[in-house]
Amino acid sequence: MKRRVVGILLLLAGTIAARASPFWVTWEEGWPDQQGWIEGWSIPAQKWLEDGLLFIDSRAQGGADGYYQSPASLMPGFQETFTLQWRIRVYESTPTSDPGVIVRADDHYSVAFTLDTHSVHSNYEPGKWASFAPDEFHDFAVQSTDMRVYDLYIDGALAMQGTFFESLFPGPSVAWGDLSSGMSLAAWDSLQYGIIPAPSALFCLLFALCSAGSPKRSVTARLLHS
Ligand SMILES: [Ca+2]
Repeated sequence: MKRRVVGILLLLAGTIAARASPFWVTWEEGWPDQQGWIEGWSIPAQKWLEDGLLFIDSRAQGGADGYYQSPASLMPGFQETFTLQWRIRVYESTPTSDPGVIVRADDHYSVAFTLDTHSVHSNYEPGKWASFAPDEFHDFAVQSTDMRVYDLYIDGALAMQGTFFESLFPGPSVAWGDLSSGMSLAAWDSLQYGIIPAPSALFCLLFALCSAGSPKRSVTARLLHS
């Protein structure tokens, strides 16, 4: 029985892992558009690679921007979580909220976050923001199990919870970079998105299978002793 449970667990774990699709992108191997991202801009901002960092600088000209977009199916399934993680330092942003990320789910629900030197704002939720220490890199992570509500983490700590906005723009897609006509300088260190198993998925499977197995053993024991 124990061997069968282990076998079923491994099979289910393999099934979950097969759906998991985290997509890392760093700049050690070249520009994002060389790694499958689609580049976009209105007036192109200055961009350069330096020491594994991607710098995007739109300070020289108002209206300049530069972003990258990747279409992908983003709706998590049962016991799965959508995650978008990025590491960034914002040196300047005038006015605020120029660098950022946009997530559009399969069914037009969207969430967007923009940053300045010391805070991150949810664009579709006026007045919702969280602060962080300026003048250093920070790790951000957005996670959602249903693409309706999200958790935002800064450096591993829960910093904000909110809801997706029903947008007119079609999804699915993830976009990031210098998103607007403001003027900013930011260094992007890495970015990752994808569908991953929920942290409790395997634990729940193990618990359910073990719980399902226990009564049968008890019934068998009672029959043997009756
Ligand atoms: Ca800009």
